Formats: sequence, C-alpha cells, structure tokens
Amino acid sequence: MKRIISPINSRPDRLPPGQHWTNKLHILDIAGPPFVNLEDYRFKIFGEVEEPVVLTWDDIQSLEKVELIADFHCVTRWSCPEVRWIGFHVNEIKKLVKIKDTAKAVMLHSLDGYTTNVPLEYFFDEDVIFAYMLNGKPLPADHGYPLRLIVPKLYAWKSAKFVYGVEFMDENRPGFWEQRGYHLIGDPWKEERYSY
Ligand SMILES: Nc1nc2c(c(=O)[nH]1)N[C@H]1C(S)=C(S)[C@@H](COP(=O)(O)O)O[C@H]1N2
Ligand SMILES: [Mo]
Repeated sequence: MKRIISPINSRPDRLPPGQHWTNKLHILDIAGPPFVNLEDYRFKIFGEVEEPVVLTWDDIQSLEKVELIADFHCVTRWSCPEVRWIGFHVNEIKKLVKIKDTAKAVMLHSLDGYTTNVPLEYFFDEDVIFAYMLNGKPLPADHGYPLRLIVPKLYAWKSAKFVYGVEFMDENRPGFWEQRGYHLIGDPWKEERYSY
C-alpha cells in the first residue's frame, strides 16, 4: 500500500492562522449520517467527461489502496493533527474517465444532500484521496461512511462525507456552504473562510 504524508504536515507554518490544535475530529454535518446499503451503493463520475462512469462498492475496493496521514483544519477554528485515512487516490479517476479540457472544477455530491466545489488544481493534488477507512477501521457513520473526500490543503468543509458523485464542471460553481457565504476555494493559510 502506498503511503502519503501530506506536505502540509512538515511546513514550518503547519498550523494555519486563527486555528488551534485539538486531539479529536469533531463531528460536523448538516443532517447526520444517511443510511447506506453497500450492495446498492454507486459512485458516479459525470459532467465534463467523455463517458460517465458508475462504480460499485466492489469496483472501489479493487482500486489501488493508499494511506494518507494529514492534518485536518475546520473553518470553525479547530485543527486535528495526523489523521490516518485509507482509500484511493484521485488520480484513479483519470484512469476511469477522459476529462474534457472544459473542466475547471468538481462538485462533490453527498447522500445527505450536501455539495461542495473544489477547483481542479486543488482536487488533483498529491495528497487528495477518497477515503473509506479512518484510523485503521471502516469509516464510522458520523465521519462519512461509506466514502468521503479528504483535501488536506483546504478547510474541512471541502472534505465531503457520504460521497456518491463527482461532477466535473466548466466553472467553479458554489456548493452548499459556498452558496451561504463560505469561500469558493477555502485555503486555510490564506484564511479564505468567507467570500466577503
Ligand atoms: N456530506 C457532508 N459532508 C461534510 C459535511 C456535511 O454536512 N455533509 N460537513 C463538512 C464540515 S463543515 C466539516 S468540518 C467536516 C467534518 O468532518 P468530520 O465530521 O469527520 O469531523 O465534514 C465536511 N463534510
Ligand atoms: Mo466545518
């Protein structure tokens, strides 16, 4: 299994401005965990791609496994150090679909109705994975079972839990929190908390 240690973990400015360390992942979501039956679960890749793809849970398990160790920064000012995730790297998506040149950003779609947008240059980064395990165990329901995105270099609201779809978009359109004033990018080192 490939191991990635997010480069943010070794930066001298490791703790972004206005954040404090906590040793716990606080649970934050808009509606609580949805009920998921893995037999029926499907992961869809669509939008600005040549041919959309639909994966089953077995398909996801057959993708190359990676382990990511990364700090997790929530916009509500807590940061949790060295969280251990296992899943598949976002580059696996490039092997499954041909992304059109018109694609500029992705929208993550979640089973609780949540959405969040990530520009392509942040999405296809060395430390971005779709995770199905946390600290050596299957993702707990509260933390995004069965699958979630992890984007260590952006605030945690971009790390969509309960994900069922990735939509490639021709512009960086706002998701759930972004429509309510959160920043369209969300870089913690630039304190991109709000869009105003
Ligand atoms: N589907 C979904 N994903 C979500 C959210 C949500 O409400 N729904 N909340 C986000 C926010 S604001 C944060 S801080 C993190 C929290 O992750 P955790 O509950 O695993 O700590 O999940 C993010 N992903
Ligand atoms: Mo958050």
